[in-house]
Amino acid sequence: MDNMKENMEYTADNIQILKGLEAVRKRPAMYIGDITSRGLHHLVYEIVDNSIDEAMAGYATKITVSIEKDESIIVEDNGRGIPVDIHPTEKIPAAEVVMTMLHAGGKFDKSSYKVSGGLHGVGASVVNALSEYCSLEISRDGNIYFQEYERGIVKNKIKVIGKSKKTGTITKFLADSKIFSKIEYNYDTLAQRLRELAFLTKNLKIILEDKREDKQEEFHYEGGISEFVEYLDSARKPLHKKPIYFEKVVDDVPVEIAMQYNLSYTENILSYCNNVNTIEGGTHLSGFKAALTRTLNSYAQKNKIFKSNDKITLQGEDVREGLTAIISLKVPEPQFEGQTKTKLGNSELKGIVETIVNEKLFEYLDETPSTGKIIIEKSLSAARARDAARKARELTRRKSALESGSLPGKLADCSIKDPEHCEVYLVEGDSAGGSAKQGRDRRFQAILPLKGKILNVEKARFDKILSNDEIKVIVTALGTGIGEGDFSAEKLRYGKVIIMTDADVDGSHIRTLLLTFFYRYMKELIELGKIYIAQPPLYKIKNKSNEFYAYDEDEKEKTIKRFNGSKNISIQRYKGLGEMNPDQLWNTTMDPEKRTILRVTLENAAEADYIFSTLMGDDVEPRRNFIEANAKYVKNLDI
Ligand code: 0RA
Repeated sequence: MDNMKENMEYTADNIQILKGLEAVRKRPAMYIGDITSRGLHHLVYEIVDNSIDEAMAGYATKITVSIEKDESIIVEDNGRGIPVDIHPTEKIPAAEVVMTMLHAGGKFDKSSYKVSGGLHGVGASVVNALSEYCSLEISRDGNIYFQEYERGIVKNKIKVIGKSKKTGTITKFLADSKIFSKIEYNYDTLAQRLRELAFLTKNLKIILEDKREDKQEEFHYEGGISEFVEYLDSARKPLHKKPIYFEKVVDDVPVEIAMQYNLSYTENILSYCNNVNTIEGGTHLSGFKAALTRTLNSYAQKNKIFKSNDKITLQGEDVREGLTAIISLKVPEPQFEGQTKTKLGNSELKGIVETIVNEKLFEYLDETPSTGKIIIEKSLSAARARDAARKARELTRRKSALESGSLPGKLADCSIKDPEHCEVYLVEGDSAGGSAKQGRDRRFQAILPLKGKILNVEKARFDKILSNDEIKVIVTALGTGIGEGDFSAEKLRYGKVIIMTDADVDGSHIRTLLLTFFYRYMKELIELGKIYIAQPPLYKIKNKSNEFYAYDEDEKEKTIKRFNGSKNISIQRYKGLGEMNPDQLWNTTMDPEKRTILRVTLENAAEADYIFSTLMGDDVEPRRNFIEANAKYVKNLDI
């Protein structure tokens, strides 16, 4: 009788498991966001997150991630090893519960909180369900345990396959080609996220190996988020020697903050909750900003750093100019809100962070008055510039009021006015601009030719940016306005903004300048997926009867091979868009039926800041290093 009951229960569990897996396989996007490359990389993060938890619990010190030749992934940690004893209610080994039951993580992990969490925090069972093969190897209690799965279904009972004095967990998975259309991992994408995780987790070494090309990197930062700040600022000049760092646990919430001022005008505050980059901010960020403004004002008052007749109050934007900061906290029950679920909603956090910053920052400034003075001076100069900018803006407002909101003269606008159905090309140079104007479909395509290089916004303050002619023209054409309180993505006059530059060094520079501008001043347009890069061909290859355009070296080689044997092959390398006549430009680059355009996305905010500051900043040396080391990546920067 007993036996029968057990069997029935086991069957019932099985059905439950199969139902769970079926749900995941039916609607994978619900669990991992999407089934594109992004979702694929997400599988890796899910598995790594479990090992990170084990590191944060104080057990694992090393995690190795390996991309195998066949695009399977192996994640190994030296933690305690997932428990294998029979689960009290599920009646199967705990490790099997973790791998096969949906949302098992939370239920199973009764001890404290699960601190790390991917964008979705769904756990290993989802990865298992979406893998054509998966295996688990656990070293624990002197034994090595092993189990395999196919599309989430167990192939055999957990068995002992050897002995070991060590402990740890090795998960291997091969993503399912029935689910993912392309299974190919991008080394840089994984490296960026693993580097970020290593900065965020003290005492943890993360190794990334790429067996496809014998490449390997180690991420290990004893300095934690302070070193993160220094990394982000490698191309900027610091105003004080070491980042300011403090940490404190309040109401079970550990908070860590690192901050450093630099010579630039850029505000770069990255906030994290449970290792998730809260791009949309939230209560923790509001708390930090409020406390920063308050503390610096009261510190300056108390120490009489403002001149007696200076009736100045530092505003938030003043005290954040040239500030790079990381805020990282761990919350037992985070509420992620907003469009992309990256806005932290827990209301208690504002007060918690505020209290910590008020107390610790004041303490720091009191103990380090030389740095205190430097920071206040920097903020004061920002406040003065803000004042000047306000006056300048009032002037230009009056001027543009004269022009009564008219569009720039050199914009060739389209006839359709509904943003959803039209697009604008930002084109390098007047001659290419001319071809584009003639070649376009004027019903829905607008052309804005840009003259020469636009201003490097990485090196200029807002007032200077506002007075730059090319930038003014872009802002007016787009219709969005610019700056806090003025910019609104909803006012964008076009559904797509397409950057079209020459395929040479100057062209790529102009493209980076434009992207830097959008990233720093209209980030929302990137987040909303409105910014694109046109892809003009690099070559025209002709034989007697055929003409073919090649968009990269690979395509060129293939075409030449195909044409081989035929006489009179000619290869024309397009250096500039101007070398194409209007028809060619339309056919190769602008016709929506045939063209390829790349959407600019922001995968990793920290890396984006690092790239833009290194490419466009003052320090020539790190920039050169970067371009040499990442030539391939820079080429793909805008994908
Ligand atoms: C011991 C207990 C618990 C989890 C782990 C070890 C553990 C899980 C993973 C996942 C990947 N690597 C791991 N290493 C260790 C569960 C917590 C509990 O039951 O108290």
